[in-house]
Amino acid sequence: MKETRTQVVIVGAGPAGLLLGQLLQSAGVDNVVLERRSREYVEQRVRAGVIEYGVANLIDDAGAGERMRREGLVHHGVEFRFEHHAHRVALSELADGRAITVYGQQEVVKDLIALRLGAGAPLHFDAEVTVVDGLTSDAPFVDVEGADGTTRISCEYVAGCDGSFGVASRSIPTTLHRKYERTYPFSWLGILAEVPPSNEELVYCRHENGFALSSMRSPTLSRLYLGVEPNDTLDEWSDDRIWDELNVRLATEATPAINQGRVVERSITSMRSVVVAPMRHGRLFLAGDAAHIVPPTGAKGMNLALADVRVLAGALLAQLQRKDDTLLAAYSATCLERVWRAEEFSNYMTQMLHPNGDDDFENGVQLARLRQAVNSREASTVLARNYVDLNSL
Ligand code: RFL
Ligand code: PHB
Repeated sequence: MKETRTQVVIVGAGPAGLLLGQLLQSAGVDNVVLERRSREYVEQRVRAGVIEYGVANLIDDAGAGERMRREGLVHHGVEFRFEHHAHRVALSELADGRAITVYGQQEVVKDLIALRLGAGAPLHFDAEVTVVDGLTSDAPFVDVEGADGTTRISCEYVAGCDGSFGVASRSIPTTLHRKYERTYPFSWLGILAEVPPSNEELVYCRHENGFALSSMRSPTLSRLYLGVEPNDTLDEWSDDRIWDELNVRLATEATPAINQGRVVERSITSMRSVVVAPMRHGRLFLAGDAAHIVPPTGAKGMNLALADVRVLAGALLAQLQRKDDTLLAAYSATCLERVWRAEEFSNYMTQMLHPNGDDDFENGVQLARLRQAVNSREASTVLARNYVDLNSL
């Protein structure tokens, strides 16, 4: 087996791993990013689209924001539709002028990959980490399987940025961490379609038939979602059925029909909330989806992942450059406070917007929450602040 060494091994080249690599690299800390998938795969994976105000600034500060600022769509409001009427929440007005940026996660990933490869920093695709060990000693290591066999990389710290069900969190003995979990009784069917968005701002919709969301990626590319049954498969949802259902759910008197176009991507995602605590085991630190999952209704997953990395990068630099481990010691508690707030917000958004077929008491409560969210300035303000910049509050 070949052997090498670095200061920090980063498992996973999603937004979390790539941003951590960039922040450490630019501060002069050696690190290696290992990704089990190909470059093409991670650059094409369609996922998140909403970037919080403070997280967009973080991407900028890391030197990766140039294209995001040029091509990203800045939104100052968001719409809620229920009972066939539209209600706008003026995000920026309610959140001290701050706004969200609509820019695809895979574009953030492409920008970070280009930056890293341009700087000649080590980033290996098709390189799967199979073992993470030695975490409670001062000589941790990972084993990675690549095209040229197995390599053992020794390091000072391991960052587990390998997403849900990853090898990093699985290498923590189950008695030493706790997993808090909730599974929701519905999934999201998402499509990407070559058609101008039907609305200037995002639309979150609660209809008797279920949830719908109208989002976008550019002036010519729409991103739309439907809440579906948890066991539904893509075979059951032809393009015609998807468009018909989107039209039924999103219709209001003022906007009776949405723009339709060629569907270029479709997927179904289950909805879960997960928190793994603590987010540390010895010299292993978990960040992003490796430590927590939120249902996508609050648009928080990628934002949380990048906010973890901001804390982790600062803490690793303090330790590696100044031998100060206070921030590393506080890493898990610092992140978990924010993570639970995001879990609460995502849970609130999810439960308010997904009708429950049989339970009319629950449905009444959901509509009361929605009316309060759009009609009470206090409630709209809390929603706007959480939506626009939860991770910096
Ligand atoms: P990722 O992006 O999953 O990256 C983890 C990477 O680790 C690799 N990996 C390994 N590599 C080497 N060795 C191993 N053993 C490995 N095991 C795994 C994987 O291949 C992968 O490349 O995690 P990260 O970086 O923590 O980023 C998290 C985000 O991807 C996620 O939270 C968001 O996409 C969630 N999300 C949203 N977040 C937002 O902030 N705003 C949104 O609007 C939003 N919308 C969404 C979403 C997620 C969705 N889906 C599909 C789950 C909408 C949807 C539909
Ligand atoms: C998206 O554009 O993909 C998107 C937007 C808002 C969400 C989730 C996903 O809450």
